[in-house]
Amino acid sequence: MTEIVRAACPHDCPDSCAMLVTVDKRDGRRVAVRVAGDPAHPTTAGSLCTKVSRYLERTYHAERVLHPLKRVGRKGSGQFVRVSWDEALDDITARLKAIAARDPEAILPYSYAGTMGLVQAESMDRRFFHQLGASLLDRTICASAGGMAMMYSVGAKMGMKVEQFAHSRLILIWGGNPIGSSLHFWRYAQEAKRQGARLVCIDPRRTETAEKCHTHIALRPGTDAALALAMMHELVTHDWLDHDYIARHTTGWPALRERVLQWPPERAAEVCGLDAQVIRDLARDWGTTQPAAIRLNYGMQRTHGGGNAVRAVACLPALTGAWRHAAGGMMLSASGHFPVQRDALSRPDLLRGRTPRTINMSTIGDALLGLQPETAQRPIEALVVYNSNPLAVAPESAKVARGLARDDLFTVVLEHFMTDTADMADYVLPATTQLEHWDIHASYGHTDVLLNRPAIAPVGEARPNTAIFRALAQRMGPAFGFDDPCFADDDETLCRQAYGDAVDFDTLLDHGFVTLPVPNAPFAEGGFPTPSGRFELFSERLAAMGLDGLPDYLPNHETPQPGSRYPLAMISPPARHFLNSSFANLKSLRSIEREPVLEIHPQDAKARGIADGDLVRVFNDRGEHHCRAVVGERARPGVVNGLGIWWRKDGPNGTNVNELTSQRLTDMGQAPTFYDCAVQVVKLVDSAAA
Ligand SMILES: Nc1nc2c(c(=O)[nH]1)N[C@H]1C(S)=C(S)[C@@H](COP(=O)(O)OP(=O)(O)OC[C@H]3O[C@@H](n4cnc5c(=O)[nH]c(N)nc54)[C@H](O)[C@@H]3O)O[C@H]1N2
Ligand SMILES: Nc1nc2c(c(=O)[nH]1)N[C@H]1C(S)=C(S)[C@@H](COP(=O)(O)OP(=O)(O)OC[C@H]3O[C@@H](n4cnc5c(=O)[nH]c(N)nc54)[C@H](O)[C@@H]3O)O[C@H]1N2
Ligand SMILES: [Mo]
Repeated sequence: MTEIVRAACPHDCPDSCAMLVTVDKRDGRRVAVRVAGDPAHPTTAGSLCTKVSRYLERTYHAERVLHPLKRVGRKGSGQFVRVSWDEALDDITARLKAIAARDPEAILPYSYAGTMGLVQAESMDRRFFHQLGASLLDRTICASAGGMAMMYSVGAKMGMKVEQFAHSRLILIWGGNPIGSSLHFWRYAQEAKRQGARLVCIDPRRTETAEKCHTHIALRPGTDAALALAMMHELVTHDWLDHDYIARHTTGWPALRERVLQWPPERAAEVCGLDAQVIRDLARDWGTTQPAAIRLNYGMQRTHGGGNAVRAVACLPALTGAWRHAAGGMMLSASGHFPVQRDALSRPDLLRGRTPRTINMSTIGDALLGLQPETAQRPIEALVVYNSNPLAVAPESAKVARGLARDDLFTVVLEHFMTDTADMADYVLPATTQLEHWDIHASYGHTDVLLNRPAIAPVGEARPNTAIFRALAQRMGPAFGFDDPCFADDDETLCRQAYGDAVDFDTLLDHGFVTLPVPNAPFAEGGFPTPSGRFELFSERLAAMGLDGLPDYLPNHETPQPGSRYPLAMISPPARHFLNSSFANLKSLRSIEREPVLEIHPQDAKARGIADGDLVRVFNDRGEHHCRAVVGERARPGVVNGLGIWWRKDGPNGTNVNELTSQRLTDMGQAPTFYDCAVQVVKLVDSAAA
C-alpha cells in the first residue's frame, strides 16, 4: 500500500539532494508519509539536512495557503477573502491587460530561488513575461558578484568536483559555513580530515564549521582580497609557485606579481584585523601542500569588493598549480557544468526584438518607490512575486515595505504561506510544493542532473507556478500575442526541454539522477573557458571597460570606525535551521532557533552594559531592529552577527536584520552588500538614552 517516488530537494543550497518520498496509497488517496535522502545518490548518501527532513511539516502545514485569496482590507492589514481560481485569474488578467495596453514595462516579475527547479522557476513564467514585454528582472540577490568574478577569471562557474575534496590534503573553507549551509560537502571535508588533511576556516564568525576546523581565521568582513593578496606576496617571496603552470595556463602574471609585492603580510594584517604571522602560516600551508583545495562560498562576496575578493582568491590555485590534481583547485559553484537549454525553457525569442528595461532585484525598495531616474519616470504599476519573499530578504526593508504599501501598485504573490510579502498582496495564489509537481534540477554544488516527480496530488486548490502562468497566458489571449503553442507545454514536456538531448530523460525517469561527464581534474591541462583559454589573472575584458584588470582590495562601503556613530560591523548569515526566510514558520525548526538573535563579543557587550539574553536595539540611519543578545565568542570583537532570515512579523518590533542592510551594490554583478553594514547596538531599556 506504499510507493516510493523519486524526488529532488528544491531548496537554494549547493547540495541539491536526491530524495525518496514514501506515499501511502490506502483509501485511494495518496498521502506522503516520509521523505528521505536517496542512498544511491553519491553526494546525498541517504541523508537529508534537518530542515528538509521536515518537508512534510511544510507540505501539510496547517497555515498553507490552499485557495486563491483576494485582499479586502487596507493593504497590509491581512484581510483577505477566499475567491475562486476563475475570479482571481480573470481579475488579474484584466488588471494586467489594462497596464500592458499602455506600457507592458510597468509590469515586473519578482522571483528567485524559493525553488531551484528549472521548470517551476524559469520556464512558463519567463515565457509569459517575455511575450508580455514586461520589465526584465536582474536576479542579483545572491551570487552575481562571485559569478561575474568567476566569469572574468576562470571563464565560467566551474571548478573541482565536490567528491574530490575527500582526497585533498589541505582545504580552505573560505566564506562558507557548510555545517549550516552545505552539509553534504562537509561530509567530504571530514573524510579528508580523517585521512590527515588540514582544514582551515576563513570567516569573521566562529561558526559550527570554524569550531571543527584545525584553524579558524576570523578576519574582518570584506577583507578577503587583502588576505589573498598577502598570501600571494608570500608565494612570490618564497617561490612557492608553479612557474610552468603559470607560463602555460595563465595570463597577466608580471602585472599581478607587481601588485602582490605591494601586499606584505603586515599590510594585510592591519586591514584584516589579524596577526601577520597567521597570514604567513596560511600562505606557507597553501604554498607547500598538494593537493590543496579551496571551497569558496558566497558568504564572502556580499561586501563592496566581493567580486574582486573572489578574483583574488581564485588566483591562488592557479599560481601553485593546484589545478593539476583532481583534489586540488577551487569550487565556488558547479552550475556552469550543466548544459541547461535556458532559451528553450524561457523563450527570449518571444520578445520579438523588444528590449525591455531591466530592474535590479536587489534595489527593489528604491525601484518601487521610484527613487531611481528610470522608475521615477516610469513607475512600476504591477508586481508578480513567486519563489521569493522580498520584504524579508531584500536589503533596506523599510523601503520595500513602503513600496509594497503603495495603493497604486497591483501585487500578485504566488506562495505556500502568508509571508511578509504575501501580506502586502492584492491577490495571493496558492502554489504547490515540490511533492506536488514535476521538476528538473541542476546543482551548484555537484554535477548531477536530478528529476522530481510529483508524489501526491496538489494540496487544497494549489497549482504549480507553471499552471498558473499557463492559465494567465490563455486568458491574455491572441490580442496580446499569446498564441505560440509553447504556452500549452505541460510540465513533463518542459522537463524534457530543460536539457534536450544533452541528458537521457529515460535514465532520469528510472534512476532520478544522471551524472554529467565532467573530468575529475577539469583544468589540469589549462583549457579554461575564458577568451584566452587561460586563467585570467589579468582580465583584458575588465580593462577594456576602463576597470582594473587585476584583482584588488576594495574597502567596504561602511567601514566602522571606533568612536563613530555606528562603530560595529554587522553580518547576517543564515541561521542553521532556516533556509533564507523559508522554514522560519516551521514549529519544529523555530523551537531550535527560538527567536531573532544578535551575537556580540563579550568585550563589545561589556562596553555597552549588555548581558547575555538582554533585548537589544540594533540601529543605523536606515532603521532599527530589536532582538535578543547572545554574548559570546561566536562574534569577533567589532563585528556582530544578526542571524537570518526571520520573517519581519516575528521580530519583536516587526523588523528583521534587513531593516539595517543597505541597497549599495558590489563592485561586480550589481549584487547586494548584506555583510557590509555598520550599526550601533544598545540595551533596549537604555535605548531612550541612545
Ligand atoms: N541552513 C541554511 N543553508 C543554506 C542557506 C540558508 O539560509 N540556511 N542559504 C542557501 C543559500 S541561498 C546560499 S547562497 C548558500 C550560502 O551559503 P554560504 O555561501 O556558506 O554563505 P553565507 O551563509 O551567506 O555565509 C557563509 C559564511 O560567510 C561568513 N562571512 C560573512 N562575511 C564574510 C566575509 O567578508 N569574508 C568571509 N571570509 N566570510 C564571511 C559568514 O559568517 C558565514 O559563516 O547557502 C545555502 N544554504
Ligand atoms: N540579511 C541578509 N539577507 C539575505 C541573505 C543574507 O545572508 N543576509 N541572503 C540572500 C540570499 S543568498 C538569497 S538567495 C536571498 C533568498 O531570498 P528568496 O529567494 O526570496 O528566498 P526565501 O526567503 O527562501 O523565499 C522563497 C519563497 O518562495 C516560496 N516558494 C518555494 N517554492 C515555491 C514554489 O514552488 N512556488 C512558489 N510560488 N513559491 C515557492 C517559499 O515559500 C518562500 O516564501 O536572500 C538574500 N537575503
Ligand atoms: Mo543565496
